[in-house]
Amino acid sequence: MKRSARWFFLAVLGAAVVMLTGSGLISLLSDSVTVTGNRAESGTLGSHDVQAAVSSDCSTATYSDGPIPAAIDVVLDLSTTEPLSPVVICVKNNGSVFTHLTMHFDNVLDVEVGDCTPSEEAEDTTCEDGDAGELAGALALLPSSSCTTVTYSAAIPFQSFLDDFSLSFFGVSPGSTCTVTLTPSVSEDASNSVLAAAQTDQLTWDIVFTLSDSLISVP
Ligand SMILES: [Ca+2]
Ligand SMILES: [Ca+2]
Repeated sequence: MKRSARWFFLAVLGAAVVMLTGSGLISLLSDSVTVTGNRAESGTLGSHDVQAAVSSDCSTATYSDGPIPAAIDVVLDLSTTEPLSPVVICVKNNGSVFTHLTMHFDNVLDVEVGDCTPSEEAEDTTCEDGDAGELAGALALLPSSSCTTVTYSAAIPFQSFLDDFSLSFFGVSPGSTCTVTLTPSVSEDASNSVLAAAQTDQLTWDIVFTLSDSLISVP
């Protein structure tokens, strides 16, 4: 092929490529595949259902939606800080989602019952029957739970549970139970005057267990 003829041939070939590109046949240089049938389906938010039982064996306990009778019913010997018998409360996640367990106290009532003793009157200016009691300042509780690896080294003064204080445990899977053990004692932080004022008083409260999506639950 002569030089001029070769240039003419290349020019025609180039024009052919331009025409092919313009017609879309350049797709021959790429490839694709399609994945069909993609879908997303919404379920529900899941149910939250907490149940409890007062039992020493959470695997055989009969659970209830509550309210359930008092777990703690003790008479405190104010002269010693020796722990009393522990109380076991079983909490069950009867719902369908993984949630966090928290505990707080509610309906706290601290009142005088009967007549004050002479040593109580010396420290207590609200000594009439039905007046404000001071036992919350003398009681402490040592918590432990199968749902947390946190170990409490000392009992928590009852008053710490007041003022919207919540104790948070780890999460509980659906169908699982959590053993919460509370050991009452006289608080080692209570002064002699607080102990004297706490005589002949009666402290009652509710223990509220909550399963919620967030770790921290504000009562
Ligand atoms: Ca009082
Ligand atoms: Ca008192």
